[in-house]
Amino acid sequence: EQGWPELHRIPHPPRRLPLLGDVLGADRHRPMQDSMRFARELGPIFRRRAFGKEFVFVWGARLVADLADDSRFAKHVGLGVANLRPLAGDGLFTAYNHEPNWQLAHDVLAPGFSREAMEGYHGMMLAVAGRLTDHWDRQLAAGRTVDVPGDMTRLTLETIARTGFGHDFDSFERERPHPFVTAMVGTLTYAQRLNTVPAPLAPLLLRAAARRNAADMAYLNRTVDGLVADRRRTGGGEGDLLDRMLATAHPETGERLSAENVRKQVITFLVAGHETTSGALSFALYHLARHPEIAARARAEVDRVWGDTPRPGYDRIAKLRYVRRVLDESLRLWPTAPAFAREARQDTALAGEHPMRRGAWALVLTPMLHREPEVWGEDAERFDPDRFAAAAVRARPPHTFKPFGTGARACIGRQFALHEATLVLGLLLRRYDLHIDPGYRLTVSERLTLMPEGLRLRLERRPALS
Ligand code: MNH
Repeated sequence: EQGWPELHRIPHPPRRLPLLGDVLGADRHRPMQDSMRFARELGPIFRRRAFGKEFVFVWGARLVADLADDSRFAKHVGLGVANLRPLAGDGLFTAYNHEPNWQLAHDVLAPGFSREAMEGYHGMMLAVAGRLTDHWDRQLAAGRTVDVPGDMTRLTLETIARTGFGHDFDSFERERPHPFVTAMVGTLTYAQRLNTVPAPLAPLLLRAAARRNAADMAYLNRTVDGLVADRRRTGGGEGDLLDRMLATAHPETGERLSAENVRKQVITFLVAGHETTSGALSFALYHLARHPEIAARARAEVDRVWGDTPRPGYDRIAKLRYVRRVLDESLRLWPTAPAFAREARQDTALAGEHPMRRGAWALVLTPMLHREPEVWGEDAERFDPDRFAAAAVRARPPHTFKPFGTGARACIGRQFALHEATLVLGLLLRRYDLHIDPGYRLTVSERLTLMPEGLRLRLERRPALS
């Protein structure tokens, strides 16, 4: 029963195999979309068995709202997140709730995401966005389409590296992704794959992949160690994230992050700080290209709010209310970190119905919560940014939109990501008309995070504003 005394009452797929449980017939490479299929068949709470263990999935709005109660539930480090522990250890994202380094790092790094800090990053974000538009201008001049996920990853990696660590990966000067990105994608893919084999057999079944993963992790560690060594030698990041990690003592205890923990935090921020934002931007551009009338409305807003100022100031970004809705609506349909896990902090009953013992946990399937018909209507699959108009948001129950997770362990980089993505969408809409190949069918690839696969757009330069 694994902490769920009445597990038998939770629906499961009809065909279950002795060892493999419910995994057979599943798409190993798209576990989240596979679970979405089960969700549609089985309802708001269901379970899947794999290798003799039961996993409970939840997406009904009432159940998720209950799991968001921080007095009874907390983050659970499991599945994909737990599989990243060898890489990210007790870094912010992968730390267990009880590990002292979580609170320490949270307190030391939170000021790095304050409004003042964000204002400081704004100019650097603009500069990186300028490198993207230079690159796109060159592609356009050469008569080429643009590789959306590839270029959004270049953009977001450079942004977090520059603002957080004073570092430059030269992503726009490279034909191929930076080896950091290749290694990161390798480790994320490997962490996802570990969920598809019984743990004791992983070393055997995934031998070649495990060896590659070890090499990827070694590369990521080397990169980060080099970056930290540079900073220790040269000093002076003017209060960026790395300075905070190296130099800031806890305001009350005076404690600092250890060298080993700094390494984990740098990796965590370089990965968490770009991969999901890249996906969010890529999906938003997909929807904008698919819905020219929505793009036109967003573009009109940018023209109105920004005029022809070449460098919109910090305050101009949050004024793009409709562009922000486009982003929210993209994150509704394809939340690029598509699940988070919650565990019971005490014996309790989920929504008063499903008894859970302390430590029992469930995975929240965000893409399905975001399609819950009782909340989003029967047309939940339709892309409609007006769902995020202020009145519509007020009319919805709380905890029904959770792309950044929930509670004390929710995303620390939320404002950072939203500022960066809104800024970039504004700049791109103002500069280009976006055209999609009408034959393109959206396929979503998974490596713990989601990405629109193979998305390319044809650009057309808009006349410069007078
Ligand atoms: Mn982010 C946690 C989604 C951008 C750094 N992030 C989370 C969680 C989700 C999430 C969901 C909670 C996971 C869980 O409960 O297990 N994050 C996103 C999305 C975007 C994003 C969808 C972009 C869009 N995240 C960013 C950016 C940064 C960042 C940008 C850094 C600059 N996120 C984090 C960190 C955590 C986190 C660090 C862990 C926070 C904690 O546990 O204290």
